[in-house]
Amino acid sequence: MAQWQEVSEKSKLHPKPVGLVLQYGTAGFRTNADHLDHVMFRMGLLATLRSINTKAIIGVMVTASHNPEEDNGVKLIDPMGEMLTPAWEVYATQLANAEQDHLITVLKDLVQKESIDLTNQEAEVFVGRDTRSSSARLSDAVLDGVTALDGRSKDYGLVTTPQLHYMVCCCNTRGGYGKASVEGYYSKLSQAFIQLTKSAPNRTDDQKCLLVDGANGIGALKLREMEPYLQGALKVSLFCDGTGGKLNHQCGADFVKVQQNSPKGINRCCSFDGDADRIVYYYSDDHGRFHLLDGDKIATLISTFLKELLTKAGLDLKIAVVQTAYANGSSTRYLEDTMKVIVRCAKTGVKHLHHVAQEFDIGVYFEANGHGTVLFSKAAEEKIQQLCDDSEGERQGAATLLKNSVDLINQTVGDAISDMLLIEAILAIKGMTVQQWDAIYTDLPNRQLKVKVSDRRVIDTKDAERKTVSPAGLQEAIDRLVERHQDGRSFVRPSGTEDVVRVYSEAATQVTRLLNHLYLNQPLH
Ligand code: 16G
Ligand code: ZN
Repeated sequence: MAQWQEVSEKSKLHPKPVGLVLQYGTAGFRTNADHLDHVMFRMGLLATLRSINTKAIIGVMVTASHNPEEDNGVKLIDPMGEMLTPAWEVYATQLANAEQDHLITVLKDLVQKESIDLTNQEAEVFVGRDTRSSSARLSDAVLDGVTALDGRSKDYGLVTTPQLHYMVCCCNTRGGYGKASVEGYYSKLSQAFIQLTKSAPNRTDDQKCLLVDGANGIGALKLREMEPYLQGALKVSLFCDGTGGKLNHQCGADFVKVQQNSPKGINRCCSFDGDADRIVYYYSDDHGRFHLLDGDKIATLISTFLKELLTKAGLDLKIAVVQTAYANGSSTRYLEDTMKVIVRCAKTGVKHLHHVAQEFDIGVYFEANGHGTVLFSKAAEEKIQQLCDDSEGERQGAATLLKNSVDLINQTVGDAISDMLLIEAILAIKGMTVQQWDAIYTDLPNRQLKVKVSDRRVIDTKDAERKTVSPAGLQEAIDRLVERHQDGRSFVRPSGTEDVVRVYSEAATQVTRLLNHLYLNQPLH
C-alpha cells in the first residue's frame, strides 16, 4: 500500500539509534532529548492510529515535566482527556523500540490486532509542547508522523500539559466541557473563580496576593497570559518565571517537595512543575522554619470544603479521597477518623488514581507530590445543577458554590493553575490563613530515599505498592523494623520512571535508635 511506502520513507528522516530501548513508563517516554526524535515521529503515527480506532481526537504532549531541561518526553492523551489506555502503552513501547526495517511490520501488526480500517478514515491529533529548547523540533517530528499516515493535526504550540488535556476533552465532547482554546480555558476558570470569591467579599489584600514559583517553565508563561481574565480577583507575583533561570533548576514543585526548602524565604507561596500539572504550597514561620503543604494537605482542604457544602446543600453524594502509599499517615487518619470520608489507596501514577476516583460521585485524588484533581460523576453534576435551579436560601448558596467549583476544576488531569485557583477560593471563603490550613493535622516525620540496584524488577509489590511479594523475606524484614516504632510504616517499590528502587518510611517521632539507647536504655539492635 502506498501509505506504508510513505511512512517507511518518512521514518528514515527520523532514524532510530540501533539498539536503543525505551519504555512507555508511568507518564510516557522520558529521557535525554537527543534520543527522542524517532520516538516522537512514531508517537505521531500511533496517535493517528488511536484516533482512527477511537473515532476521536487524540492529544500528544511533548514534555518531561519536572525533569531537567536537557531531558524531554512525550505522552498521549485519550478522547476524554485521560491518559492513554494501558493496552496501547504496550504498542507505544513496541513501536518506539522497533528497529528501522521492522517498523512497518510492527505497525501492520497493530493495525490488524485492533482491526483498524485505514481506508477512508478520518484522524485528528492535537499537539502541544512545553518550553524546553528541544520541544519545538520534537513536536515537529510528532506532526511529521501524523502527516505520514494522512492524519489531520492541530498544533497548539506552547501549552501546559493540563491545557492540552482540556482541549482534547472539549473537542471530543463537542464543546460540552468548554471552548477548545486557551482563551476558552482562561475564561472558564476565571469566571468560576470570580463567582466563587464573590462569597468572600471581605478578602484582604494579603489574601488576594499570592507568590507563584513557575519552575521557569510553561506554567509561568500561561499564568501571566491568564492574569487579565482574573480581573484583579487574584494578584499573582511570579518568580522563577523563565526570564533568567533554568527550567526546574533549584525551583519548582519537585525541588520544593524533595528538598523541603523554598527557593526564597517567603510567606504563602506555591510552586508549579515544568509542565504545570503539579502544585505544592508552603510558607516560612516566624522562626524561618519551612512548612510544606503537599498534595495530602491539598486533598484534605478540598475534600473538607466539598463535604461541608454537600451537607449544607443536603445532597447525598458519595465522596472519597484517593491517595497513594506515599500519603502521610496523619492525613489518612484525619480523613478517615475526623472527616469521616472514604479513603482509597492506588498505585503511584495519575492514571491509577484517576481510575479509582471514577468509582465515586465525587472523587478527590492527589499524590503527595502535588499532582491531583477532583472528578464529579455525570449524576453528581446533574444533581448539583438541579439544586441550583430548584432550591433557595442556604441550600441554593451551597449548590451554587459546588457548581462554581465544578467549573473551576480541570477534571481531565491534575492542573496547577486550576488547583491553585480552587485553593485560593477555598481559603478566601473559609477565611483561613495558610497557617490554619497547615494546622488541620501534623505530618508524621518521614524520609524518602532512592537506592540503585542492578535490577529493580526483582521487586514486586501488591496492595497498591504497600507490600512486597518478592524477593522472598524482604517484607518480613521490613515488618520487623516497622513494628519497633510507634505509628511506623514503610514500603519499598521499584520506580516507574528511573532505574532505581524507592524507599519510604514514617513514624511518630524521628528520635534515632542511638538516642533511645542512650537516654531510654532501649536495646540498640
Ligand atoms: C510520574 C507520574 C507521577 C508519579 C511519578 C512517580 C504522571 C502524570 N506522572 O511522574 O504522578 O508520582 O511518575 O515516579 O502520572 P516514580 O515511579 O519514579 O517514583
Ligand atoms: Zn508534571
